[in-house]
Amino acid sequence: MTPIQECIKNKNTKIIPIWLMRQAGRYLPEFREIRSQNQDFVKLCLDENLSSKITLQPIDRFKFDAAIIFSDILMLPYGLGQEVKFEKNFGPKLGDLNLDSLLKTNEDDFNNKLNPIYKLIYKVSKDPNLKNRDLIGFVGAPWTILVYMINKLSPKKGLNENFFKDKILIKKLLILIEKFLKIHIENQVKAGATIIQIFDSWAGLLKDNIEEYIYDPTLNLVNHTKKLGVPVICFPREINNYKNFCDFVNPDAINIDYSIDPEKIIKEIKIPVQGGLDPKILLNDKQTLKKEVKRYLDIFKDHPYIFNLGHGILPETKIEMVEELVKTVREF
Ligand code: 1CP
Repeated sequence: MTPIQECIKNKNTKIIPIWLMRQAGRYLPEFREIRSQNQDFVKLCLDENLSSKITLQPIDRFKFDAAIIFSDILMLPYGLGQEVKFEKNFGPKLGDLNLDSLLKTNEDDFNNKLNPIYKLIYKVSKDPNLKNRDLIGFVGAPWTILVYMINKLSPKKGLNENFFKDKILIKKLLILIEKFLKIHIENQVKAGATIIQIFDSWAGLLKDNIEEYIYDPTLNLVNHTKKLGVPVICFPREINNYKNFCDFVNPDAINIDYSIDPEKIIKEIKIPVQGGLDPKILLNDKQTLKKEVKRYLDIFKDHPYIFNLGHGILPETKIEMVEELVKTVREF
């Protein structure tokens, strides 16, 4: 069994596996090199030769316990026919949302559009470097996908004030998104993904209707993934109550964000925990990094724990700091 499966399925606390969110990305010079020659991000995600190469870059360098596929949560709206562009130094920009045409999305068209992602997964899963490692496929949670589809820009750029008002639109879209996320998850597992992570990056935006917009749709995806026989990890970033979320959704493991007190969480949550470390610590000196990493390792020494961050690694992170982090975790 791989170290992560050992942690999740057997609740083994003797080993602490490690991988990092956004490990295949801009802090890596070898990624920036490929990216500089490929301006169109969506096209890059759909080039299975390049995307499989990028997926394996952090494994070559740091020997993490899992590779996460190089793709994006916004490939789902792309598959549904909404335009998706990533602008340099700006972030994602989605095209107008036309509910009628989205509702007509045909499953075969969707599968064909995203087929390069499944080819990438198949290719990487056969790579000798993946021996005794997991291959993590992922999706955005229905709520987070909905936020991008309606807002068309990152909520960091502001949220349209009418956003929460059109409850009928929200409901219809959530059902559609959930249906295609299930297909996307199933295709990833069939292609060779051994774990699925569900990113709900904007869970913290929602104050009301949490059960209807977050718990219920996420639970449906979690149950769907469990039936496919692979573990599912949830990351409901900045949700107001991780314990309630876990009680309701019951994923195989929960990724905490860096605002969460790790000592409090192990008293509240029984399932394996992943992550937590503030990615900004990696911009500090090695001494501070080591101290903070050891604090997490000490707290989780009797609780099944997968080392990771409380959000994605920052682009300005130095390689030597990641090396120091991996070394500290491996030597513990
Ligand atoms: O190693 C990896 O994790 C690579 C695969 C990966 C994943 C899991 C990428 C590549 N994106 C994601 C998930 C993702 N994408 C999330 C969930 C996790 C999180 O909260 O960070 C979200 C919200 C997105 C949407 C997205 N993609 C944004 C917008 C974020 C925001 O501010 O609203 C942006 C800028 C991207 C582009 C992107 N995706 C991935 C990379 C490496 C990049 C940067 C591309 C570049 O400019 O070179």
